[in-house]
Amino acid sequence: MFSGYLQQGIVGRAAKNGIVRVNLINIRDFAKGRHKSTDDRPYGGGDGMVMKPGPLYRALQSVEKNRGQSLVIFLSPQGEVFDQATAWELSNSDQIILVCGRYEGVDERIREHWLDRELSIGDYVLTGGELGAMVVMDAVSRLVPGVLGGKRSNAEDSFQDGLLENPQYTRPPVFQGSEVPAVLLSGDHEKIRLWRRVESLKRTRDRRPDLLRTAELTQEDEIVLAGLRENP
Ligand code: 4HQ
Repeated sequence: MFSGYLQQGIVGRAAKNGIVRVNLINIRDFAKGRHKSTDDRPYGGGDGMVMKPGPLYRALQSVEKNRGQSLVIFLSPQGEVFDQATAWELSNSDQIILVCGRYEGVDERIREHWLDRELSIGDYVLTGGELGAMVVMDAVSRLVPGVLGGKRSNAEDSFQDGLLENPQYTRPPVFQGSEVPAVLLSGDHEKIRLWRRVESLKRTRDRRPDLLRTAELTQEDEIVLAGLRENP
């Protein structure tokens, strides 16, 4: 599941160049017995299967620990919801161990003693933690210095100051009869800056008003928002 992702794109290149290091471990390699099973029936009965503690424990023990701090994260819908602030926080770690569960979950004793943190990528149910792990890898890696190679500024991306991005345009100036806003062609940088900020604020108010409560708003933003309330 990870190989396609790691062979392509920005994080794949960063891994190839050693800016981030990715080590994949297959829990099944640590299973015992003829069937190499990593799951078993839940005590007390019920549907579904639970990941056996043994193989998971041995897999975790096998991880070469980096010097510095190393964080064991379990992907699960029961975790705190992963967001950009968490991505920034994790981008300062020396090592992140992302544990991908299958089946209904892990034996609670592993959760209690070996997992530092539980993260959810959103309120829906996946068939396994792998896609969640790739989401976390992707969002965290792009914040590691050198990964984006200065091609894009982090500061301009959505969520960096807690607001959604303003609309974007590129050539041609007229496409199927629809024009690029004149201000963007005006060359007036101050006017353009203000237009972008107003569009960002409008878009956030319309689509994600919840973000306005935690966004970093300037006095100018507050004035714009007050104006929008009177004259939407
Ligand atoms: N699962 N965010 C159940 C998720 C999930 C999510 C991963 C399904 C763990 C055991 N992971 N397995 N949402 O739904 O991260």
